[in-house]
Amino acid sequence: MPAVEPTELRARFARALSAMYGREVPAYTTLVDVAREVNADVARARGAEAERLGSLERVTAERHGAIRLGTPAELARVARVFGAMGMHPVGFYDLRDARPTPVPVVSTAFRPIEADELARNPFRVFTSLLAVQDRRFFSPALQERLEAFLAGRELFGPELLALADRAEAEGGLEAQDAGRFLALATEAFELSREPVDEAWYRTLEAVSAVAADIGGVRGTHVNHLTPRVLDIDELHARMEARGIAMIDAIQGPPRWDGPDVLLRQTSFRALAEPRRFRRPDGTVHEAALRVRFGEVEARGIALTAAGRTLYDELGAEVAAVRSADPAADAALLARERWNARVPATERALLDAGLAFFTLAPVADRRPDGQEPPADVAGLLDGGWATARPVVYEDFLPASAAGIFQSNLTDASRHDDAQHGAALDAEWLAGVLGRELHDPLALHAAEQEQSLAAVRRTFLPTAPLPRS
Ligand code: OOG
Ligand code: NI
Repeated sequence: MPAVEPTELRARFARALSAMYGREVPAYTTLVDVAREVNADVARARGAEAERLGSLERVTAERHGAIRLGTPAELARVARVFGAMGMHPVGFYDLRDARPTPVPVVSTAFRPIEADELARNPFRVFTSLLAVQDRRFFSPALQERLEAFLAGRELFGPELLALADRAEAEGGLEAQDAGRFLALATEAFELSREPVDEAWYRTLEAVSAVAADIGGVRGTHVNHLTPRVLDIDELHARMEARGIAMIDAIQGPPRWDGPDVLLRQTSFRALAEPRRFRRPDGTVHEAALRVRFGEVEARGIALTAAGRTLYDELGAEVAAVRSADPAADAALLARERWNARVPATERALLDAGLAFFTLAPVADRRPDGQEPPADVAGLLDGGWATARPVVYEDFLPASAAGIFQSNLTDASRHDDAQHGAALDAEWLAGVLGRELHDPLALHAAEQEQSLAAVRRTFLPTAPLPRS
């Protein structure tokens, strides 16, 4: 085995990016500090219960990043870099359909997919690809110019890719190569100081600030790095108290009477960062860009397909009330509906088939001649097993669009009369040249495996087929 395995590469990469981003965007460091304080306070107040959805150590170290790329070739290359660190593409998010403001990207997230890898270091990166072929945003002429511009840049060079491929094939790298790989990988996401062609940048900005951020510059960069927090409402309040303007809303499920589910996120507004621009006459000047921001998230229990349907239904109901009455308090409306319609305990969510859990055998259960039942509820009722919630490890399309939008102040231009390009999960998998994992299937498999393991424990000689 090479000295530095993918898990270690991932953990070191997450730390290196965090250090770099903290230097680039000092408000990020404030956010991390406040998140750490909130987590420590919650751990003190709630004791062991605070660690029900992950150890304090994991949660405190946990981050996700967001990056934005311009071409399928760039996406395929970044998949190799992440692959070296045990991060695999999971989920397909189409943000072009988001309303009121569509975003001209499709996205996936790279993350570890095994429970023990997630426990060691869950670093994930939300990765968006500009949909240059989508006529609702880009004319044929603009698509052509974008493609020509993007073809002329190299985000991930041959040395980085060769090291990445070797790490993936051999299960890691020797110490010196690991250091080189991490230095190159981190540098690939550093904000470039190279002057930006102002006329080109502004042309794209008129279509969408995201298009300009991706296709208007010769490098790529971290858009945000997001710490995880155990009480996001408390964090929101503390950041405001420090004078940092947060977006009004928390995306995702409301605060309600039941346990945390799925994902709740909020962000602070993009900060003005000085960037250098080159005018058509060749002179360089400095101007402020607002594209990079800070985001924070709270993770909860993963919902099943039925749970997701209910989540979407409740969201649509709240949106409908809001469109009829824009003054309505969305958070309050959502809370009332959730409290009325969603079972408010872990066990009730499990019984209703709305959320995922893993089971562990009760080691000292006394034999009573019974056979363990096949279903989760039966195993729990019979004292065979205890249940732990499965943490939601992915993203939510409406929230992701909301996070993008919350930081797009300029109106973007799009033409709904045009046909959108047919970009779907299958297309993305082809671009990646890798399996694109399905978030629900991964969580379901985790539950199934734990169920089978419990049954095996009690039937050691005759393992039953998976139910
Ligand atoms: C990505 C926005 C989505 C999230 O956490 O949902 C996102 C971006 O702004 O590039 O990061
Ligand atoms: Ni994010």
